[in-house]
Amino acid sequence: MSSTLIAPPALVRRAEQHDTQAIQALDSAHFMHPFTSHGDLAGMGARVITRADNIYVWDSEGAKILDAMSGLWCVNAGYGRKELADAAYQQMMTLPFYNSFFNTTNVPAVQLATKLASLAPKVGGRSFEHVFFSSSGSESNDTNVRMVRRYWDLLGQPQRKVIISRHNAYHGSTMAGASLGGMSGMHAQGDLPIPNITHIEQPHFWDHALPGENAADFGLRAARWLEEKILEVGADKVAAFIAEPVQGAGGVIIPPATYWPEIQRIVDRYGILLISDEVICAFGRLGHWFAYEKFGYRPDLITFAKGVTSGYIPLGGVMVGDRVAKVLIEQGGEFNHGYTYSGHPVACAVALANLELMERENLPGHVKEDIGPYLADRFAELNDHPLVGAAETCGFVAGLVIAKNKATREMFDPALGVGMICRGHCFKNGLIMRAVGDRMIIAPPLVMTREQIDEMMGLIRLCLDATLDDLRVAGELG
Ligand code: PXG
Repeated sequence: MSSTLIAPPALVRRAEQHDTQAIQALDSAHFMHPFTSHGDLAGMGARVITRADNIYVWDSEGAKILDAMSGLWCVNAGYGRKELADAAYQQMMTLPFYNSFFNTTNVPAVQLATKLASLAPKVGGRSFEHVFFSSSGSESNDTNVRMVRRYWDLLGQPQRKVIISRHNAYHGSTMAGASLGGMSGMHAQGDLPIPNITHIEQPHFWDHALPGENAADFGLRAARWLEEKILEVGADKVAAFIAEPVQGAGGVIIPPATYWPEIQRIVDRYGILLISDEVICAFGRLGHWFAYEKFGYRPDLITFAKGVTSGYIPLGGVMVGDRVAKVLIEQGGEFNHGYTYSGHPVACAVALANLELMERENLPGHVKEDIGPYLADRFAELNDHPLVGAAETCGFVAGLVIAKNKATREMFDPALGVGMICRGHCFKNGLIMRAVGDRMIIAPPLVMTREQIDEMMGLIRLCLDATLDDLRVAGELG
């Protein structure tokens, strides 16, 4: 590849004019993407996203696309928020970096930890006064594993090592994150999960409810899989249970209302720690600052990332509840764990500006009182569509299952890749909607208006119709 191509002017001729093919060639030659088959990508060329504003992104060919995935479940405040850029600039000019090891701290990290503690509601006499910072959700879940083990060691129960998670959960991509997660494709590569992590089935009504079973009964039965697993492992060996309030990457799996209260009863009964992985669900996504508030359970540790900065800069962390913090602080001495960028001043300054913006615009309230219910109504209308087996929302995430027969819950042959066909139509029609198998999912920016929801729903219906046409032509609908 000619070196002149590497200089930015060769790739970006004018503000709006990109040399797509040259970018794709260099991309293919040098950039290893996450979760990507590079053989396939080389054949098609990556779509080059060049700029964004509000809920839209533009590609290098000038196409405007409605981003119903908020980047990757993170741009909660929408694109183009100048005050977040200003916060980064000012902090970089004041103190771009200093570490928080060796009894040192910095002002934005202190302010952000204080702010987060004030946003996490107290439940059942428990509060979250402490925060451990990282730079991502994966790192935060590694921190959780370290913290949970340290906690039980300090309490003289080092045999409590097992963390129970769920199949089809997503908790990140590091060794611990991928092991905690329940993605079979990830476990298949590299001898995962690591020892002392085990999984139960997910509370996925469509896949696992018995014929005739109602959602409430299914929710209780699904929660009791945790109790069965605790007894199978041995109650004195279980350290913690980790779960997403609503499974995101697994396909927006919303548990029945009976699920979380029963999980709480079980973790209380056996005294195990509860980790709420809110990397997707916190910061307004479900209409609350933190999602455990919506479901009314009492976690001991909360994983966060993504929406804390609206994705403008990497930041993650763990909200450490009193139960764990007290033991670590009062009995623990030095906790031999941390990252160079724990409490990064620029990331923390951007997070503070983002939380202030979300507070001022009342984005959690906007989701809870206005656009969340509106999306729920509009999404429910899709249940009439011949391809839609079930369509549901929770706050500002939504998922629908494309089914061959909704009464019998019969799915299309996976070899057809119906979800990918639908996703292809979305791409062509200027909509970013994700396919997880044959589930189509969205998590739009929380600044969306009702008019923009209408625009998005029009596109979703258009893409479902186009998918239906394809299936009819292929003779798949009888
Ligand atoms: N926990 C949860 C619940 C997540 O959704 C992570 C942890 C890991 O965060 P980091 O920042 O390390 O990526 C996530 C991330 C998808 C997709 O395909 C979802 C995520 C990441 C990549 C892809 O939906 N969620």
